[in-house]
Amino acid sequence: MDPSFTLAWIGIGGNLGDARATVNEAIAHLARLPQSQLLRSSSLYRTAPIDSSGDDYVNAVALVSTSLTALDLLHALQAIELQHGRERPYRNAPRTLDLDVLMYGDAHLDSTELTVPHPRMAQRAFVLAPMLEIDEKVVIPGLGAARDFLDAIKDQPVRRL
Ligand code: A4P
Ligand code: MG
Repeated sequence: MDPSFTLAWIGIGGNLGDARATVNEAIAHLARLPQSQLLRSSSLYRTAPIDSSGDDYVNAVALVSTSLTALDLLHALQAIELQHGRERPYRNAPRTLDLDVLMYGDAHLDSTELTVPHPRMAQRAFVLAPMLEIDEKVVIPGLGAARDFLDAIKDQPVRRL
């Protein structure tokens, strides 16, 4: 692969309005990201809220190859969230659309604006199940094989749609 391109994993979720339609639209948006190619997107999953309230979520994960910097990618994702009417009344509030940078190559970044790998991803079945559907050997930088974390969270309900 072209060394100026980085593989980035993006988490997609929503639990307000027609979340299934929103997640599908978000995947279509990701296919049009500048300087990027959408390589894979997972099935959609219905998932119970974790540390959050409201209806069940619809979650998915996408894998893109991009020459955007990690911060430019985050800003592009935030623009897509806003187009879907994302509001942020409080942390972990129900949301029309949440797009997270889960991993950006093997980068470790830790600023207030962007932390990758996403600090809570290994504890969340709504992230790991769709990631493992795309690549069962995926490795979380600094942590190891994603599949090794599944057993600890097998009680979190996720159902492939
Ligand atoms: N930020 C830092 N690192 C990142 C990153 N890797 N990706 C900053 C995206 N954003 C990152 O995010 C708050 C701030 O985090 C942003 O300003 C950004 O600069 P936000 O999207 O406004 O707020 P949030 O989503 O409430 O916070 P966060 O930290 O994304 O929440 P979590 O921990 O991701 O949890 N249950 C189910 N079943 N499904 C879900 O999708 N999602 C959450 C959100 C909780 N429970 C859930 C789900
Ligand atoms: Mg978020």
